[in-house]
Amino acid sequence: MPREQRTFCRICEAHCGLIAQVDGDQIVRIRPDRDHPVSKGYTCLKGVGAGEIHHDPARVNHPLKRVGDRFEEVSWQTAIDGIGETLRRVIATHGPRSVAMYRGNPSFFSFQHVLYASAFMEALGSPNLYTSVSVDSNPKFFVATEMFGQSLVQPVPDVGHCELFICLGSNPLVSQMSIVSLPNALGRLQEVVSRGGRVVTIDPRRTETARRVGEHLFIRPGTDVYLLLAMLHVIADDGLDSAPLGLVANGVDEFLDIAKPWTPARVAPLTGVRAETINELARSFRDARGACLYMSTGLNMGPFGSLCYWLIQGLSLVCGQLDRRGGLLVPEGAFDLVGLYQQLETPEVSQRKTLVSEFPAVSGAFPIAALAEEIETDHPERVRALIVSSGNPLHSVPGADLSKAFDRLELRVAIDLYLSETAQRCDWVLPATDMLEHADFPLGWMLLHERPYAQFTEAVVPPKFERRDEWRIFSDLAIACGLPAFGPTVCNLPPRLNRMLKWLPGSLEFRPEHLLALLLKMGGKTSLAELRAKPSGVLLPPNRPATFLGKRVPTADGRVQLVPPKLVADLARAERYAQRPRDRDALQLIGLRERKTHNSWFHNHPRVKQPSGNVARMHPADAARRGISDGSDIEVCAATTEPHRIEDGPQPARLPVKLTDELCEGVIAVPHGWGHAGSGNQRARRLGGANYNRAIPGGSSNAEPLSGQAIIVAHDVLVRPVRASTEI
Ligand SMILES: Nc1nc2c(c(=O)[nH]1)N[C@H]1C(S)=C(S)[C@@H](COP(=O)(O)OP(=O)(O)OC[C@H]3O[C@@H](n4cnc5c(=O)[nH]c(N)nc54)[C@H](O)[C@@H]3O)O[C@H]1N2
Ligand SMILES: Nc1nc2c(c(=O)[nH]1)N[C@H]1C(S)=C(S)[C@@H](COP(=O)(O)OP(=O)(O)OC[C@H]3O[C@@H](n4cnc5c(=O)[nH]c(N)nc54)[C@H](O)[C@@H]3O)O[C@H]1N2
Ligand code: SF4
Ligand SMILES: [Mo]
Repeated sequence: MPREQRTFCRICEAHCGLIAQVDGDQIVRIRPDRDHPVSKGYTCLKGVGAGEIHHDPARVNHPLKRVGDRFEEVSWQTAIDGIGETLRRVIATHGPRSVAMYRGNPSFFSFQHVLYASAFMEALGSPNLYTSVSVDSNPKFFVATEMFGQSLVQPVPDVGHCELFICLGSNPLVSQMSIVSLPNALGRLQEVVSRGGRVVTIDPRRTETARRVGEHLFIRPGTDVYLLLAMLHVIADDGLDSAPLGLVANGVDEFLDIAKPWTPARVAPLTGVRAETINELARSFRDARGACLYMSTGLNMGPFGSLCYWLIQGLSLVCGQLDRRGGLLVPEGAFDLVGLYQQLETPEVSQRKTLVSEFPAVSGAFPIAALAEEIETDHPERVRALIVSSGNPLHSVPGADLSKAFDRLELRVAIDLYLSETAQRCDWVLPATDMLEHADFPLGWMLLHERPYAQFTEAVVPPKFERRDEWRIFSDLAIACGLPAFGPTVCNLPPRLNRMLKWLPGSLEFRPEHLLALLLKMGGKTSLAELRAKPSGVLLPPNRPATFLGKRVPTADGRVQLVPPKLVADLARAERYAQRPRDRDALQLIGLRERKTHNSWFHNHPRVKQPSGNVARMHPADAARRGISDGSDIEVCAATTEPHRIEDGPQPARLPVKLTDELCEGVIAVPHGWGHAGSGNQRARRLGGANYNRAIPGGSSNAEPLSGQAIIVAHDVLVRPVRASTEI
């Protein structure tokens, strides 16, 4: 008899409610949960297709050990003992810092994964944690620390009440946005317009979102920083009563002064946005009764992610749109995660730096752009062992240097669902459970809810084959490394308790759910028992205006820091960039996400069929100048002026092109995540396509200097037609 179970999707930030129909341990069907208090029946194809990932015969189902150039199935005991032995040897000889971990995007959607992976690294005593946030949104966490005193303080747009929503570098219809949890993002933006408000998309591409809602303005890639400076110029020039702001923020007058050189007239030719439009936009933003300035990866991944995010928060504050109904609000969460995190982020943790380029840790993690040089350096504590958990850095990180450095490692472990490009080159591959196989609670995301709620899901089905939860894998690895305790974090208790409980009869153990129950009890807003009784989730009190400024800002003096010195100093780089010489033949490269796929891994999904792989988009005028016709093949390569050896440098990406005026002239857009020649999954390999991360430069010299975010968009590239071999 089939049964039904409510659960939620953990592929993107929307966390849509789902109902799984299950027969025995088979997922029969997954459909949207209309009773979910926030997603209300919204889902996309990926969420309802999660059953096919669960049953996919291409999954990794047993621990694998590399033997020569192939993998052999081994028992869990063999794998844990083998990895533990090498880890112990590396640590004994070279110290704990020589062990590094990269935690990729899916880990952030599983609270047990995040907590236990961090606890494992703390227990080892290694600061060498890298995450996908540094190819995604590091500037937001860096700036939050500088301005608000804590990386987790992320003001969220109050879309439900705003009059004006300005969207920079995001495509909500396709992506559901980032660093905000807002299911059915397009529908919610359409409501803004239906109630008489305005939505303005600013993007070098007329996106799927821009075609469906509001107004659209083209902007040249990498130049949003000038647009934001010019908006600040207009606000400052019009005059503003800064006295009340002085009660809640430091440096108001200095902040208003920074944009003096950036008049709309000067910025217009840089950005491609007309001066009158900039004037109008700035004043509409200031005067609206509730306006949101929102930026996402199009800016995070550009050359000035941190400056842009600083300007967005600063503009919102001086225009009275921060901590205001319809503006940006700071969620409180089901319990005080910010306070808890602050206790963990001791001075020792926040002062950690990488060895070579001395990048600081942002939100407890180093930038992945620096990992290759941390492996290649001659420093005695260089990285020698790497654990990659739910990440595919050899595919998702720009440049070729990490791929080269990978060969120098003495131990490479992947914890994954598939034989990704990265897993395929590891010594050990450990099979993880998928989202239908473990219990969950959207822990970090509760600070990003536009409409706060809480939901807990049990595992929908037991793990198939020998797949294991990450929390269990890290607990077992800790024990195999002979660690006396599991680190000075909130996870200190569980494995120690588990080891004690092993001596007791029965299957008693302290699981991640027990920890969650304690945390929810501490918050007092809901309990695990209530969430178990209401599996579609429960609403929590809405985000409240006038509760943050002067009240909850976790800086030393309780005020927002409007002119952090590092950010002010970086303005000089923006000045230089505006005057940089450019190759006149170059186009600027931007990314593109597609509805049916997700980063580099959803190409494994049996329903993704696109035999020609990814297709670039170019403006017809740019194509004509290069002799490129619609549907033909092109070659894209960085127009780098830096000398590089051919094997380390950018390699051209070859792919077909579609000509369209949805792009502004001078720009080429290429979908990311494609090109799986190095994958161990036959289906993904056959899909074709090109990974443009190989065509752009990488490494620490290509990271945004403040946050260490890898620069992925706005690179200058040369594009030329690929002639059929008979024509050459
Ligand atoms: N050129 C270019 N590069 C980009 C981007 C871009 O726009 N353009 N986007 C960047 C962004 S925003 C991000 S977030 C990164 C993502 O970069 P990564 O996080 O490094 O890579 P993903 O492609 O998300 O791969 C995730 C891996 O985790 C596995 N996986 C999925 N679910 C689970 C699970 O539950 N447990 C375990 N253990 N494994 C799991 C998948 O099989 C896959 O191998 O890529 C970045 N790279
Ligand atoms: N279907 C699907 N959904 C996803 C993902 C996926 O791969 N597929 N990935 C998920 C992940 S990991 C993330 S982080 C989020 C990201 O969510 P978003 O940040 O919304 O990501 P994108 O859809 O890539 O939108 C980025 C936009 O920035 C524009 N852009 C590029 N350069 C510039 C610039 O210099 N200035 C301006 N103003 N715009 C620019 C691009 O044209 C693009 O429209 O999406 C998540 N959701
Ligand atoms: S939008 Fe799609 S992928 Fe994202 S949470 Fe909802 S169902 Fe999952
Ligand atoms: Mo991302």
